[in-house]
Amino acid sequence: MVLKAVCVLKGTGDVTGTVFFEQEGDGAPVKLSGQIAGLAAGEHGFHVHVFGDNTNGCISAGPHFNPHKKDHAGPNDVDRHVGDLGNVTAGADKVAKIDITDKMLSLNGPFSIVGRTMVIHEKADDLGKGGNEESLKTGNAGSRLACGVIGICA
Ligand SMILES: [Cu+2]
Ligand SMILES: [Zn+2]
Repeated sequence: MVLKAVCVLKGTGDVTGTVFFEQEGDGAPVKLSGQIAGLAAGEHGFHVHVFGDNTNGCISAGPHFNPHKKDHAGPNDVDRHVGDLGNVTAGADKVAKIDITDKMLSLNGPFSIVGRTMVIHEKADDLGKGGNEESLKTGNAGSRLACGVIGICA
């Protein structure tokens, strides 16, 4: 059974994006594709945050999705927040292409990301290696430029 989800990202500025999620079955890696436009060239932190709540903008999404109570880290680290996807990189055209395969995300089961929020940040995520307390929580990725709730799609 192939599971599919989609997330449309919007914010208060001109950053917009669409991210598609696909999982081939239980326990299979999740593939993310799509793009985010309107970004300054360079790296931007990209995470799943815990709540699917955008009532007060992206801030209502709460912290990174972290059901296993780990420190913030990078997507290739064993110990990380489930929501830690590291960075996406925008080119001179202000567009970041999303092409990520992640083994920790899931579209079903008790730790499903469906109904939670994707956030794209102002700054690069230091992947927990910034040497300060905030690095182990948020990666010092700065403000939330745009976000959207992950929903089931056809
Ligand atoms: Cu984030
Ligand atoms: Zn994190």
